[in-house]
Amino acid sequence: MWGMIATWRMAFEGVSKGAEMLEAGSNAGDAVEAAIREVEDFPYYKSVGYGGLPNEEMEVELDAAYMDGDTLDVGAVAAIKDYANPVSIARRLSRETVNSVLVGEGAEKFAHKEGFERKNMLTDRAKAFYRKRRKEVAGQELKPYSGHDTVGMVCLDDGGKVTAATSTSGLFMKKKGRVGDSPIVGSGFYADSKVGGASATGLGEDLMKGCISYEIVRLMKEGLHPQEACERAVNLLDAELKERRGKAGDLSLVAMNREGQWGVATNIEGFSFAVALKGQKPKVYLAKRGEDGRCTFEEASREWMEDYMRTRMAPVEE
Ligand code: SD4
Repeated sequence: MWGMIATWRMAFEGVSKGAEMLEAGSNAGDAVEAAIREVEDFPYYKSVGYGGLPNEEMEVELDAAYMDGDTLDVGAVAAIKDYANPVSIARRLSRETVNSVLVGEGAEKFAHKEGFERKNMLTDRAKAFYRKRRKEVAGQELKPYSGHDTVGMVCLDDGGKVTAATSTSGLFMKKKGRVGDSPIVGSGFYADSKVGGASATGLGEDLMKGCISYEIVRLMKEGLHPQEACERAVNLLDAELKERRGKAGDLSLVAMNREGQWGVATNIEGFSFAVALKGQKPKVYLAKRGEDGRCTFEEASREWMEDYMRTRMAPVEE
């Protein structure tokens, strides 16, 4: 059995590519890396890799991570600038026994020494979004804007290996040096080939408060189906945050176990995700949480898929 699940519609092309690789016998490490690179390279996805939205100082600082569920190796980079594929740097770092999580300049030095491709990741389109945003908030304090998305994936190969990986430009207009959940093991991602994996998107500052990806894998280890595990962990964190802090940020999770069963949970409207399984075509689904806290989903219609691409590629009106 092989399978892949990933956050957001934007992962679809990557998941499709990963699925082809898995079908052809690739391992879950190569497939998840290739799948995330596909998302990083596409300039119209404004929250991951090339074309990602910048921080307050108009710099694109990227976070990414990789975890190998066989060895529990983790590698991550945070606030890295000017490199094309942060996920590949993270995967390379996962093979180090120490110094496997690097930030900023240290991460860039490592990437340079290892010969990773340098690239100015700030596109004209991202600059236009930045200028527009500055105008909208002229005279007010710049606040991070959370309306954009991290790609987080879990991958299972035919040999039973589970991996997880993430990549993001984090919150638009974030402070320089801000690090979200995506490169933090247990929060943005977790993989254990004996159990399964999970990955998150949403407000990093809140996702981290629940170590939510680890929590989901832990619940799966106790025997819960990935759907039950996701719902239980997300609903509990959402409730705890509301009780203690009056509100909860966006929390959306995907998970897959070592049998290829999968689950999702979210506390927002409009969470989309992509799934590929052996013997089935890759699909995009839209999820929502019902009054009872259960998460339901349906396959995205063709109109929805077309509209998504149209809006992603529409000119930026400044
Ligand atoms: C972060 N979790 O940096 C990321 C952002 C994200 O949907 O996923 N937005 O906090």
